[in-house]
Amino acid sequence: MRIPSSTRVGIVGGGPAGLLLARLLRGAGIDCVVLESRDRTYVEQRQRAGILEQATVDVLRSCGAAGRLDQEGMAHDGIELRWDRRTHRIDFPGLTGGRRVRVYAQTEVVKDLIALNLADGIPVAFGAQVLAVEGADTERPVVRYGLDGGEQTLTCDYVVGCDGFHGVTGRSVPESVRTTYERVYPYSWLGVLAEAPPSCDELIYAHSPRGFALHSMRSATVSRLYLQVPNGTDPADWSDERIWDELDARFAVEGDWKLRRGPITQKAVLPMRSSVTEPMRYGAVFLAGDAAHIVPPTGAKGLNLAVADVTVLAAALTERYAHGSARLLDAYSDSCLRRVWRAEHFSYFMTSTLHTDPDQSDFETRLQISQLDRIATSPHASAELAENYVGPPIG
Ligand code: RFL
Ligand code: PHB
Repeated sequence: MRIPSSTRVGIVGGGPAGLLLARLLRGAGIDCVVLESRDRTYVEQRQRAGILEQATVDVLRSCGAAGRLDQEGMAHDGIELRWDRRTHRIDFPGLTGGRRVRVYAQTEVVKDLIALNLADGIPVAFGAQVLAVEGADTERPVVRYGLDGGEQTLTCDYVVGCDGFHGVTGRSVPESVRTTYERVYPYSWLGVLAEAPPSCDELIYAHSPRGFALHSMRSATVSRLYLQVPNGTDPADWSDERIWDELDARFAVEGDWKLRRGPITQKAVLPMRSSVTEPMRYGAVFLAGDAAHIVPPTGAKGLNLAVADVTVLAAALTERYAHGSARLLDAYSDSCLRRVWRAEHFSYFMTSTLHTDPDQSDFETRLQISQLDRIATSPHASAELAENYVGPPIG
């Protein structure tokens, strides 16, 4: 594919944020180019999120990217919380006026968007490693990138950094005008993919004295499971048997509930972090998705926030090109940050309520149990959790 040397919107990063932004801009007739450092197979196989909010599904539908999602995505009307060998179900539609979420893997969202974008002739360059974004405070910022052993440039009206937490676009914003708020957690997740049918129709979030555990799924035959582990854990230290035994111990409830076991096909350790960089815009450079903010995955918000950011940005760029008005572009950072901070709080709340800090006192454990009891007995407390989990409408 020929990559032009200039375009209206240069998109750095071809994860869900960059790929969806390209699709929304194309729908509005705005030219763009996506530069992605990795190859297509790598991007399509990277195991990550699984939960799509209703608003995320609506955006994917609106741009014709929900064909397979509507066929294969699993509607989920609730989650189960477990603690103290007890269980409590949160009923989303009943607590939120009919809203629910869907389980559809990020890998599948990415595959669908790549196929559609390439079929529509949107330039998506794989193996294009962006080295720097220059002239953020000028009218024609330039993206410098390496491709096939050579160095190229892309001149744009606007550059959007969708290049994730370790991306380079954020560095084009001078340190003096950006502030990063951050929290690193004293534990990680060991995430595994198993060829085993889900052990329950819904996700299970378990608090236990041994640490947190999460039961999720990818299909009728594949389970996705997570265990809280110490930072610095080597996945090689966890045999399949050790993983299943630990999951059984953490999910234990009164009665004889057991997980369905099967071969483990992938194992990875994921650090947990909360981070927000403000503002999300500097001159002609915008940041979206993980490039601007990170949440610990306990709230299932990261992918949904990335989708919300680029939906707001696509509407703003559309107004700019259709009517010449920069009003929505000027409002972009503030309007995204309101949603971002709500999701940050919820993700922090879910994480700190369900995990066991290595230095945690018995007093703090009793507070966690009290909070979980409150959710189970108060319709207000469970509605608060349900509303945050299903997420607000975008805009
Ligand atoms: P991504 O997906 O990291 O994509 C960034 C892309 O930019 C590329 N890139 C570059 N390209 C060119 N030049 C450079 N210099 C570049 N530097 C980087 C990268 O190769 C990559 O392709 O960010 P994006 O698009 O903002 O999407 C964010 C989501 O991926 C992330 O928030 C979610 O996966 C978070 N997350 C979850 N979110 C949910 O909404 N629901 C969930 O259930 C959920 N579960 C999870 C998660 C994240 C997890 N991890 C990995 C911590 C579960 C896990 C385990
Ligand atoms: C997942 O299915 O990967 C998943 C689901 C819910 C979370 C995090 C990850 O909170």
